[in-house]
Amino acid sequence: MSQGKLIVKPLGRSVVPNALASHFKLDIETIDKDEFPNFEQKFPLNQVPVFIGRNGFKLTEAIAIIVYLTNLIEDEKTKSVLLGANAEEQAQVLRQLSFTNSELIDTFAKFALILIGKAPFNKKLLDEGVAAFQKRVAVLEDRLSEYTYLATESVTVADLFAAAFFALLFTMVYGKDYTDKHPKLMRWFNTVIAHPILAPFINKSAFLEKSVEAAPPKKEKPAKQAKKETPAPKAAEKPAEQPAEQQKKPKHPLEALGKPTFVLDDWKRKYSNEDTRPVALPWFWDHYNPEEYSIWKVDYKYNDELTLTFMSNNLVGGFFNRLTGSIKYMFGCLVVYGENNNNGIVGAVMVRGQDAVPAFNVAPDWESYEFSKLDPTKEEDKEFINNMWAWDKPVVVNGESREIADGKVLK
Ligand SMILES: N[C@@H](CCC(=O)N[C@@H](CS)C(=O)NCC(=O)O)C(=O)O
Repeated sequence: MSQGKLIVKPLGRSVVPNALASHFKLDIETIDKDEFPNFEQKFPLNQVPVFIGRNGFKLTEAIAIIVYLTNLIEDEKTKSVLLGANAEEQAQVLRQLSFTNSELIDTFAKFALILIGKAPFNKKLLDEGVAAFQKRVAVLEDRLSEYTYLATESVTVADLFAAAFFALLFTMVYGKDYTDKHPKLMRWFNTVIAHPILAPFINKSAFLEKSVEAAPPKKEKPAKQAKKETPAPKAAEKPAEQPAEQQKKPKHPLEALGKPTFVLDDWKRKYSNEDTRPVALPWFWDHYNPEEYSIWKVDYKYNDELTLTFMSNNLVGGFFNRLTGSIKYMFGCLVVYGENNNNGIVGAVMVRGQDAVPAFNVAPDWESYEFSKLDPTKEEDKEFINNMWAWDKPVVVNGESREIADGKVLK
């Protein structure tokens, strides 16, 4: 008989309980919250993680579960390293677990939801939230300027818990522009996420390149709104640092294909500024040259691992950020269809030339996607491209019609 059941989601406060059970091969059954019958009736706050042991022993609260699971580890030495070896160390571990669970996560939740558009846009609340969060990060950095780890001289569960939280932060809101400014934090973070307990649970390829920028809340038609707000940049409007960088960089392989007659920036502007169905798409098909550009159906390979739709959309955002080096040769949309814990990513992307690889392989995670060439002379394929780019109808996946929850334009 197993020692109990651990009910989790594959992110947030569940990561460390999950990682401990897995790494130490604890005799515990891990169950996704959505697979657990009547979860909310049994746990009215509807929150994970939850541990259900033998003889009616139950735990909620991540900190309690982490400490309990660590105490199930047989090796006493490992246990005392992870939880602290004496009363002072144990108190410091609890202190840092608590700091992450309330000070960091709660402060973060308030402003992050605004940033990702899941809470009403309010500049004052956002600014206050960011400032409050930064104050707390500064407290951690203060500690890390003198010590390698948060609570003791070794990696404890407090480090694992905090690093798992920062991994969420770097997947949801903050990118390289933030991490570059926090070298002490990042030195610690990179060490802790490489720890064998945590490493298998961290997906570095999902970390954002650029931080999410504050934007007014989405209106009725998110796709069109987003398009109108950010007209396609003209070459001259590209960020100032680019020309100098470009001179140093070797030429993109697609440069060798020469100048096409179909001017991508013209199309991007049309798409951004005109109504998609009545104006932009007819313009596109009038001007499209299949010898210069190919169009690909793009499918995410690991839809089964996706959880919340906004996380899937962040994944797309991260992928698009990593495609920046090829953006001159590409245009397309990827959408997230379905709902939380049952969603997928699909889309259509046009690239210069007849091969998808040279355009996509600038992104380290390009192999997480499958590319199948579309043939716009076939009505079915043309319709698929129109639907992906107009993004206004449900998408048919395996014969099933699925609502589009979110999406992003690559332009
Ligand atoms: N105080 C609780 C908070 C738990 C909590 O907020 N869990 C979040 C995930 S980190 C949750 O379950 N949210 C609802 C959901 O994911 O369905 C703890 O420390 O465990």
